[in-house]
Amino acid sequence: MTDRASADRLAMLAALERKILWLASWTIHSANHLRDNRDGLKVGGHQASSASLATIMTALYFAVLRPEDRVAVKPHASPNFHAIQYLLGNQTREKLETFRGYKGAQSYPSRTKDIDDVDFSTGSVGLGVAQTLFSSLAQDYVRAHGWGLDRPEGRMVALIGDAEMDEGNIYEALIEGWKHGLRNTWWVVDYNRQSLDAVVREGLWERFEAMFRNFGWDVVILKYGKLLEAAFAEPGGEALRRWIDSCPNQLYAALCYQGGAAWRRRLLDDIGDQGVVTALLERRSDAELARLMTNLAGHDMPSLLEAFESIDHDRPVCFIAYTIKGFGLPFQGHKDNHAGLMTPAQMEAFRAGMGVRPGHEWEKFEGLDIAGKEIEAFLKQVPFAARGRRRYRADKLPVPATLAVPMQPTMATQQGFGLILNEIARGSEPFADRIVTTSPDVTVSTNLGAFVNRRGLFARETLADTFRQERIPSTFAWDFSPKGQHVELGIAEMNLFIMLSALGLAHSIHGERLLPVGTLYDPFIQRGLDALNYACYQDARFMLVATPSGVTLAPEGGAHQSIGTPLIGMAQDGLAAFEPAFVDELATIMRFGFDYMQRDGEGDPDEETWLRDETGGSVYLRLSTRSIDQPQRTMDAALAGDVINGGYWMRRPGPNAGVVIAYMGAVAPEAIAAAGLLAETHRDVGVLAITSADRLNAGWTAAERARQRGHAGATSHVERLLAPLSRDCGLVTVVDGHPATLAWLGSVHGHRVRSLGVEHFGQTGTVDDLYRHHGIDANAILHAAQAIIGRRPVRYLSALA
Ligand SMILES: Cc1ncc(C[n+]2csc(CCOP(=O)(O)OP(=O)(O)O)c2C)c(N)n1
Ligand SMILES: [Mg+2]
Repeated sequence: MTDRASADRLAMLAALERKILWLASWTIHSANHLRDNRDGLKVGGHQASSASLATIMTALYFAVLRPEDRVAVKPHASPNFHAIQYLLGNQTREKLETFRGYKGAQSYPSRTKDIDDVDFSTGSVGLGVAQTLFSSLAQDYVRAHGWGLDRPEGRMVALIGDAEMDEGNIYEALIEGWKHGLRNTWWVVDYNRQSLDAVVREGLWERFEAMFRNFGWDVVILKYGKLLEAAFAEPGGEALRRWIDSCPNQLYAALCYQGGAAWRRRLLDDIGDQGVVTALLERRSDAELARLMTNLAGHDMPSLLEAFESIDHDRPVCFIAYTIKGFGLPFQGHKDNHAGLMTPAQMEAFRAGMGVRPGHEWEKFEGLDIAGKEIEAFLKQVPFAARGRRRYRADKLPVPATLAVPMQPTMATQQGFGLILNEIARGSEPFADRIVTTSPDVTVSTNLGAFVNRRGLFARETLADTFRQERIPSTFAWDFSPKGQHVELGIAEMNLFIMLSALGLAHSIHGERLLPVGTLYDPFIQRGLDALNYACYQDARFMLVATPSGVTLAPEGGAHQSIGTPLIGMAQDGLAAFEPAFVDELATIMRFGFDYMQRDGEGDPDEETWLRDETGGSVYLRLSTRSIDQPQRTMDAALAGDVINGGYWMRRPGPNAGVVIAYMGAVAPEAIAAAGLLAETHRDVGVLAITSADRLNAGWTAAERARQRGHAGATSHVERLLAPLSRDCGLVTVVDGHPATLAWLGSVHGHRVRSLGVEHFGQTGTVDDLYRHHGIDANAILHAAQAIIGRRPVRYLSALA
């Protein structure tokens, strides 16, 4: 670039930076104005945080990034992002005017709720950061399999708050990234040395630097801007540099807030020498001195461009960029500035300073000293936006009508899962090639072993299993290759979920459809719950297989029992939860799951179930290690439909049924046994097999809403199932999980309910011991039935444990 071109570019970027600062501030101000009038809420955490990243984001979006790059923006810098997209023509004024309001631009960039081409949602700090790392691994996976090679490789970029670096999941991700030879990942730390509450510890950057280098990253420290560098070269400059380097973060921040006169007083007190240093200071006015002292590299465009543009390798890079929180605003550097807003008077002064006339606040080129036409021309050729919207689509892969499963008379759902995947791996259906399994060190113990034996582990470099080479007998072949279809993770469930989030967005981010299947022990869903929620919020698509589960894992240990996960499955938006009892149900659900994961229709509800099945989503299967007798039956279309919709009559109740037993999952034998015993004294007892409390419940509430909106005939699956029961029939529900999971069934048509389940954990024993202990065995079911039936005694009761 010629000097002239470079100067022109710098002038343009300076104008755009100014515009971003203005538009972001005006967006926040407008939103706050609306809120204040209505309910007095303040807009928190946006203003100062956005200003902190304004220069860096201007440099990246308007000069450095390419269309194939993907970015996770620090959540509370979303006003910058929306402002940038507004300038590029991808965001509307209406959405900015209703920032944080109903259907307005989102407080934190959102893939699903914002219209302006957000790459990765952020909000829960730390998760978007790790998402970029896993997304880069997903990119490597896709390309190593020979897909999408006609598209350029993208860099996955995270803009990170320095306090965000406290989130532990970032370090878990760093380790995993190192193991997989991470590439093409840039993390830019907005080192403003301020968090929400506080000023960060001294010298944190040194720890970051050492750590990143340890994991093979390139580290670039961006501390001084060009003005400061020039001042250091003046006589007395060395003393100034030494003073800055030893200045505590708190004091630096306070002086940034106080401004030029305060800088002068302090510097003269500390290093004034009546000689060269004093002269260096005296050559500058207060305003110039303030400008010099706040010229940190994170606000210095030439330094930023130089740093970003000089990276000539694909190793991961961490940029630690010194910035000032609230830069350019009246509360810059103030420790309380996190939720800081400008007062109307400050805003007025700021507006005037920006050269923006009242009533022209949303005009794109208002107040800039470059002609609108020139700016427009520049925006048109910004590389990042050169190809318009950057999201990809990938075709749906057909899933066979049924999935084969070698049935055995007695088996567990976990075992069935392994066998079904083995059959898929053995076959040659194209969808099988897109399945990618992943697990945090529980591949073998969750029954993924057979699939992995057939399809291999993924690594960019081939690595043979030494045990196999040495001919040592082993059940598992642990060969790594670029064509492998299993990504083995270390024991970190947060990583599992973010990996699923990354693989499950491959169709949109990398243009290639993957069908990710992740396994873990059910209780450890809670370990990674926020990351699971995050993955669903981004609309990533995956199959989560959690096993073993409940107290049914019995001797495996009290610490591994899960109670609340069925409720998580019901409550988690974007995740259809199933808990089949039998393996033929599981095969039906998995077939559905592989299809459901790929759907992206409009949100219209299904007229049969009132579920929004066209939109698709992710799937959670809660499985068990308990071997139980399998029914001898044909899975016909009607039964398969019921299994997918959430339940069917295992034993249809007669017209005089006084009680019905509704069970879900591994406690099926107890429910069936209790029904058999009850049948000796009571007629017409029914057994309701529930495969998805989640889908039954969702359909019911959706149908209710539809009726309220005028669809008088809307009826859900569970309403139809329970319709034949007389008013005084009671329900006994039983599940190896929290009893509330099924307790709502009574409300569907107003039936009395006794809900059995597990409320305490920690006890070990056999399945029988624990079912008795927790009151989910056949005897407890009989007691509950007795309580409902009342007068007519139930036989075979023994005392409860
Ligand atoms: C998981 C999580 N915990 C807490 C918060 C609330 N929160 C939002 S911003 C913030 C502090 C951020 O500090 P930093 O990352 O340094 O960014 P800066 O404020 O300097 O822009 C906190 C605690 C959050 N968004 N996510
Ligand atoms: Mg900070």
